Amino acid sequence: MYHCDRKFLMNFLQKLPPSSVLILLCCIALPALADTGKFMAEGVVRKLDPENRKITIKHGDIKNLQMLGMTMVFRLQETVNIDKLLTGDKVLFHAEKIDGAFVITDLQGSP
Ligand SMILES: [Cu+2]
Repeated sequence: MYHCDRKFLMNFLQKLPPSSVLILLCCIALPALADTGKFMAEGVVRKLDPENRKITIKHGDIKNLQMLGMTMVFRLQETVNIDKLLTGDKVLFHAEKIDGAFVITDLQGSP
């Protein structure tokens, strides 16, 4: 039963040396932290369509989407501001597949 398992786990943790408990916690916490690190893809702006909240980008590999480099249209999430962007600008962006569409959720200029 769940309650018993939990008791067992607490006993188990208490018998371990503190250092190994720390290592154990890191093993649990690190993947969770790594998960929040967003992959930022590189790209060059090819076309801006602010009225339709769309942008065409020639992008490099997008690891989180298992996508190789290509030129394609993305939707822009409401929070993404493209007012200062110009065609030809280099950008770093994070894209996700939302409801079957590729949506940029974060975008920043790249030096
Ligand atoms: Cu693509």
